[in-house]
Amino acid sequence: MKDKQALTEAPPNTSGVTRRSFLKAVTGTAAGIGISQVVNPTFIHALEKGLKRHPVVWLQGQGCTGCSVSLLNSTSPPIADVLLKIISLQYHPTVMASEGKDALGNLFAIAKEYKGKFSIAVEGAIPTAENGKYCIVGDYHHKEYSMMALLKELAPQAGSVLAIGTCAAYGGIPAAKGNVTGATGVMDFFKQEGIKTPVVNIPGCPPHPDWIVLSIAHLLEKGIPELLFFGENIHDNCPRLEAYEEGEMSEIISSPKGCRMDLGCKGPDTYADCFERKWNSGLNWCVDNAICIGCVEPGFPDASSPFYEPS
Ligand code: FSX
Ligand code: SF4
Ligand code: SF4
Repeated sequence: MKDKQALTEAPPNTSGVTRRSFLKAVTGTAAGIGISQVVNPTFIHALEKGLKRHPVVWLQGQGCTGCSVSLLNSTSPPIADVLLKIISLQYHPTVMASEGKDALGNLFAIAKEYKGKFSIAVEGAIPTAENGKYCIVGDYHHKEYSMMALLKELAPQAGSVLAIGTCAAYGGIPAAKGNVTGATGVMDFFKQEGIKTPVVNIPGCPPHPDWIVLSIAHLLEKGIPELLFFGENIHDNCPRLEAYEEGEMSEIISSPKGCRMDLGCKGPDTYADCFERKWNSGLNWCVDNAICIGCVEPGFPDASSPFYEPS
């Protein structure tokens, strides 16, 4: 995605979040990855000038809320600082206190006030069958809103849309074989509807909290990011690659050694930086205790199913 977004002119950062703690979180230095590997120096420079608050509304379609839970696991800086001080989270169905027509009224008021300058974070797929009736997200002045109708109304007014998680990016689990709801990812949905608002895909089921936070940071300071975290092949960088090359295969999932290809590992078909960034604040990652199931890939989950059988 090459289009550059006109960024919000927001008040200077008064968050008290230090540049150091923010950089640490967004670059994954806690997990041992250097900033130069994921962002270029002009971006660091932009952060030095001060972070800006940016209105974000978070909409949930067909998902499991795992993407929100993953983001809430951001620890450095604490997620409260990210959501309330770095960005200005104005609407989130899981964490906001308001509900019903007050909540939707607030959402529409924000879209009007910040027209062209706010971002929409979409979590979950958009069901398009039966005119969107499989996912009703609210009622406003006796008008029922489906996720599809809400996005059709709000997306053209937004400056950018973040498709958070594989469901929002590509359809994911709701779009898997057998789906009757017409579950669709944001980019495909926009194509169908002729919506031109730029979209940033942040796949993963769920996405790593750093992927979400750093993408937002990039959006605030540098505009729409190009490929950030999904350029490297898992298998080519796996600590078990040597075992693979020597034909030493794990036979059981609890085996601390050996390549897990025979157990169904989809690392060879998957591109993400999990092997280096790791999960759970750098503690471990899927291949340590199980296998990579290719959760960031456009064909997930059908293309990597059955998970525990070799492809
Ligand atoms: Fe999908 Fe988000 Fe997977 Fe779940 O809601 S990306 S099912 S982890 O959490 O949308
Ligand atoms: Fe490749 Fe998976 Fe084996 Fe690692 S465990 S070397 S990613 S197949
Ligand atoms: Fe997804 Fe594979 Fe990364 Fe695990 S290792 S989070 S399954 S891409």
